[in-house]
Amino acid sequence: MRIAKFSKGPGQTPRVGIVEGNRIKPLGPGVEALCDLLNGGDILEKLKGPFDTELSLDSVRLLSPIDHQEVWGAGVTYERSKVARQEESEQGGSFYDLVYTADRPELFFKATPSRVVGPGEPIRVRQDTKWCVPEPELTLVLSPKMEIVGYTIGNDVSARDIEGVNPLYLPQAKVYDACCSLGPVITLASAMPPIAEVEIRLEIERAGKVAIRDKTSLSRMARTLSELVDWLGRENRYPDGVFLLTGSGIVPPDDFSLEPGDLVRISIDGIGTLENPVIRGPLG
Ligand code: DO4
Ligand code: MG
Repeated sequence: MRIAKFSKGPGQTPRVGIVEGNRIKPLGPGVEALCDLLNGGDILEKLKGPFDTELSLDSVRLLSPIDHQEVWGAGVTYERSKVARQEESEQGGSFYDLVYTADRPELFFKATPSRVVGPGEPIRVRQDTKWCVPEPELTLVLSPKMEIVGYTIGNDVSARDIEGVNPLYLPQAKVYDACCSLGPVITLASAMPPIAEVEIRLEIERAGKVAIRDKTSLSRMARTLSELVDWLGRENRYPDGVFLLTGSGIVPPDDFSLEPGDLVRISIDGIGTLENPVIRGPLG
């Protein structure tokens, strides 16, 4: 089962619905927002309805499937990410090696809901970076009880040069307006293919041509999802649930940086495709 947050048009209150083929069934009273689904009670019961009139997917705009949740990221969970960070680091980056094998994973605060964009909305390159990349990541949707309710696609857009100068600049490399994209839907955990078989694919289109095409598999992740969830839940509560990006196993070549006009397309088996254009400069 796939859940989406959508709007029927400008000025309309966002709703939550179940996606079935090319139709969406809006959930009725009691489940107006994602936090209503995640907070307490049996989510599957809440998804039994009642529903409002079914709509065609073409007639609505899919939004990022978030309302009040924090967004966190896990880092250096794939060997590819570890090697890339060591290469970009001006200090040599031994801490990336250490965190890759340490018990405690790298977990960082990625975004507040206002910094997250949805399908089709622009992600942004910071104006003070020369080296910015998308990071395509399987993203966990966690309930306040830290259960993996579902999965969505996340793009942890990052300025590699800013982090490379000094890892203490990580929050500036990672957290800014339109630094993260989520969507297009949440696939319930019970509807996902076996996680180790899931593939993540990245395509970056520039001037109408595919400039970057790469893929990885969840089987390459060096940590388990439950291990990441366990660490995220230590000493922190998330009353409305939380999103966790689980790290990137795809890193574009070192001479590549996102440019305005690029189109970033991330596909994950069982979820779909998240596409965002790239802009630089102030938000409109
Ligand atoms: O240490 C930097 C962040 C790593 C990251 O975001 C990733 O591995 O995906
Ligand atoms: Mg990342």
